[in-house]
Amino acid sequence: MSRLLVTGGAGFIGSNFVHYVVEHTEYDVTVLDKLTYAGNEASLAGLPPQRVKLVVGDIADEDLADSMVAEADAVVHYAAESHNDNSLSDPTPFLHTNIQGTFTLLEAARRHATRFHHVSTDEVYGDLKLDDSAKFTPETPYNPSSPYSSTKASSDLLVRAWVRSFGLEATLSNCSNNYGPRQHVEKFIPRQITNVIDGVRPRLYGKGENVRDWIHADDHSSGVLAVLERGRTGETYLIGADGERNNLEVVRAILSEMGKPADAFDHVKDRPGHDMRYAIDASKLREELGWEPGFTDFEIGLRDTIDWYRENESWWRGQKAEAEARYAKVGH
Ligand code: NAD
Ligand code: TDX
Repeated sequence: MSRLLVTGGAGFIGSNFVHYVVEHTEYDVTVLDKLTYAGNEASLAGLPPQRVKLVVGDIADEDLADSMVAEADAVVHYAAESHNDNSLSDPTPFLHTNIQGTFTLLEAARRHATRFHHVSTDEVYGDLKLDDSAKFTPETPYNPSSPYSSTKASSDLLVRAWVRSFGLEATLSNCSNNYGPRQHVEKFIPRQITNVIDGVRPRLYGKGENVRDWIHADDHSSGVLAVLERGRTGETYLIGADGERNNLEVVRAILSEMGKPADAFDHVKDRPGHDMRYAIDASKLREELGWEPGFTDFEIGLRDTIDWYRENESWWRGQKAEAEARYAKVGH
């Protein structure tokens, strides 16, 4: 294995993976990315051009997908429409990219017998109760809540079927909420950091009791690499770093780190169908593949992330007004 095709590699987690691969492995990378509103060529800036190439295009373009998969030793599939709130306003692109796009790549991988790793989310399992200590495991039944998570669940099921029916050499990983550099400002943590930088109060959906299991994007990358290199065909590995926090705690941590009073935020309208709690049991990844997260202190990772947004305003400034205009339309 020497050349990886990374779909969605100009997005948040995909670009962090490409940076991680360049730093920690010998692989060369071709990124296939449509550069939607969420993709940013600047996220690949500074990488060695002899090792990283960007091709702009749609994963659902059959001819393009076929020719790019033909040249790769393995596909690492990140490309997706990724934001729950957008999927509530217009599910259409979610079906196109997450379902049709994944199908198109799977067919190309089948034709060329190419190793395939599918990147997915813990949201396919639905949500957990606040007063329950249960966590998601690879055996948890699928029960997605939103157009986003139901299209990701659909894509997971396609991958599993291509393994069983066609013998495709594929693995899956389902990860919890990521934070870190280069995340679009529509997402919770960067939205609040950039609001504070702009002198705007952070906005908490509902009471802020909802729990997310935060993991640094670098730890997601090392988990994906472990599964790509050592995972068993057809298996699902859950990636999470025991980072459960409710949204109120996260907003307070951001305010404290940025020198603002603990109550300098507003409660806004809740998200329809808002999942209450996600939590990952990553023991299969830890025990079978020997994976360990590097960021075990959320507050330190959060501080690094705040510093990154402070130092890279030119990266996010162009997205901010449009993202806030979308929120204003739906009362968030
Ligand atoms: P993102 O929205 O930041 O990036 C998605 C990228 O995919 C963008 O660069 C975009 O241009 C590209 N893209 C979209 N449609 C495309 C198409 N049709 N063809 C080619 N490229 C296309 O998303 P992200 O947060 O980096 O998520 C990446 C993957 O990780 C997704 O599959 C997501 O479901 C999964 N995931 C995300 C999280 C999280 O916390 N953000 C957690 C677990 C899993
Ligand atoms: O302004 C906000 N205020 C707020 O309270 C925003 C944008 C969000 N929230 C809440 C909603 C969620 O409970 O914060 C939490 C996190 O929200 P998002 O960043 O939108 O993430 P989430 O919906 O949990 O989904 C994320 O994690 C799983 C990613 O966007 C998905 O791609 C991934 O699959």
